[in-house]
Amino acid sequence: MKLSNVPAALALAAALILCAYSCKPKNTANAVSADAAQKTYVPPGKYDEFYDFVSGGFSGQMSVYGLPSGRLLRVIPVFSVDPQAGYGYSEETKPMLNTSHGFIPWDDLHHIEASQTNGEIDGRWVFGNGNNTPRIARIDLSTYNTAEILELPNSAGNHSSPFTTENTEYIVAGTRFSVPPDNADGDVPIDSYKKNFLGTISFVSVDKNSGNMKIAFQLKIPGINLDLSHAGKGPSHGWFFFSCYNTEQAHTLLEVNASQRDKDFIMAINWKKAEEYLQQGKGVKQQVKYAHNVYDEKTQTASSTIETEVTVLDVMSLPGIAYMMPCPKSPHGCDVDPTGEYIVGSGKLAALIPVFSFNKMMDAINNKKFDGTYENIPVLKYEDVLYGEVKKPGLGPLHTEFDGKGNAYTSFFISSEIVKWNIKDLKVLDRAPTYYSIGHLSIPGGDTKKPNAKYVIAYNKITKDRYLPTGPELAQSAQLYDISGDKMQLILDFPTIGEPHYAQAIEASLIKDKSKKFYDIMQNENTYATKGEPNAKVVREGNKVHIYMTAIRSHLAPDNIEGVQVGDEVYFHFTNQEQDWDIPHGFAIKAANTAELLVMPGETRTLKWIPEKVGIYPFYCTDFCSALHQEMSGYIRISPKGSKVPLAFGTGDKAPGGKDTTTISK
Ligand code: K7E
Ligand code: CUA
Repeated sequence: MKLSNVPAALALAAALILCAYSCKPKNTANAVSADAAQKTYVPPGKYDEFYDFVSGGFSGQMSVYGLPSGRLLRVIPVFSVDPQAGYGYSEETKPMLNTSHGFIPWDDLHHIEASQTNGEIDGRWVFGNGNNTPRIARIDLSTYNTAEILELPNSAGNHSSPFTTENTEYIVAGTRFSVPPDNADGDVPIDSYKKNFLGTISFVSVDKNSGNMKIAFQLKIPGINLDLSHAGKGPSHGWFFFSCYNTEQAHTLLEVNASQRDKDFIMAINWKKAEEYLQQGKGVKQQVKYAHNVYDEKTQTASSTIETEVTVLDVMSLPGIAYMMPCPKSPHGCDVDPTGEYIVGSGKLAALIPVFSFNKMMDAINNKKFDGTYENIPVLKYEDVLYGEVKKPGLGPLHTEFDGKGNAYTSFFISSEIVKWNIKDLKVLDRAPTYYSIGHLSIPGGDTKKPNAKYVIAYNKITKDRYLPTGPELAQSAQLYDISGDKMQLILDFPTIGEPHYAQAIEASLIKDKSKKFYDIMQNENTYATKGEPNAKVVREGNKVHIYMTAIRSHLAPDNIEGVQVGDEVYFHFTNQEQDWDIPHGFAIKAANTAELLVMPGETRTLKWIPEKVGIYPFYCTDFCSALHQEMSGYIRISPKGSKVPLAFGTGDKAPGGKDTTTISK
């Protein structure tokens, strides 16, 4: 890099930081329109119109809100252990968080994508990305369980992920960080970046019926940073578009060193062409290791398999897969409009929004009008692929969503606003302040062929002075705007869990009726299920003690257990016998160094415990399930190692020592 650029770039960065705090919109209090309460009021007992699936960012989870009320309905554990549900703590769910690096109890979930059929949300699944230790999760929208987690090899910083093609043929994931591939010697100097570091795009196929994910192939790309992506649709179906930054290939002080070039790129990937090469056997099989974790609904148990091979296609040596469209200044969002013709790149440091034309791109490619190459990939001319620019839209454009009526809505981080503009004439139509520093925004179906343009939701990074203070940390927030008219109208403000990035709002009518109410206990194929209280038992196998426990309002069986010793491996296999909606039972035992179990009706969950001290340990149900919930408890007696106390267990008359002889004095 040229040294003279350093002060200039640093000054720009400083100006942006200053602006983030000083360019706040004024008149916060006046911004809410008078009829807001009416528009967001969902009377007690009434349902919301939309489910909003919101990424939790550094919480690693996904939360579900109702819209327009903003009511929090659920937090779905995805990449992080969750003590509330026992996710990642129970023996059944631990394998979900296994990776080729072992058990990893946390990740950073940024983007949520809904499965699509014919370019429309079909309500089957939502997907989320693990940014840190690259993984993709699939969540089942009938159980709200994380059904599958697939690790991605040759990857670091799984950020431009998980975006879907229009029939969920593939969930696609690009790397934010380039690194040496997994099968190369990674012990190289960091300053050998240009020589040794590569990026990867994974095409993960999704089985139409089961939803099961599989890495179909990976593309080897130059060592740059992919930020975001979206699939083509309609005429551009078969293509995928990625925003690229750090095309400078810097490896230190990226703030400056990756902001040198006037233009970075939108990388256009012809994945149909990649499929052809794959069929012709042009893929190279590479030995790698990655975990594939699947939750089996029948056994209610997750398994983790370490896979060992991927097929890699090199876009730098296989012509026709990749093309570069110059895009100003470190683009972040990369969004495709509902018609599939317009591709919007949002340069974080750019003062305009370029809109690219798919048709013009195809013409340039077909006429081989290239402006040299970047790492052997043809570069197109900006003017040749540009449809036009939105001039002076705001500061710091990040993401764009569409209303399906010819308009686009772009979030501006620095100027804290949403700007509505027309796709055809590129004129700004409206702007609405956000409080503050909006990142993503979403319109229900806003990245599909068929948006439902009732609302746009802003996901804000900073909420300083918006809520009662809660120490140094304040909740991030979402803001709901009515966009049914010409002007955006702020109607609601609600705090979120973790840091929200992308979200998907889905019409409730699409999914609510298939929401599962309980699990049929007769279909429960968990190895340790206990069907019916008479089958409750305790079995010793060497130093392992299996407790087959049943729960039904309002007792546990067995609730008295003796003959267990210090150092035994004790497994509480807890089966909830209820067959009714919304009656979970919980399980916790004193001194267990894990979380509780929360067990749904008809389900089995296992808590492992190795008692370390002699004594009597109470256990109890943690979920207030009935008037006699506090009675739903029991005791286990832990004797010294080698003790002669016989194994005995039971409830009531069958308790060790027989009937409870307590009498009431009259
Ligand atoms: Cu938050 Cu999509 Cu990770 Cu933009 S990214 S804000
Ligand atoms: Cu079961 Cu409380």
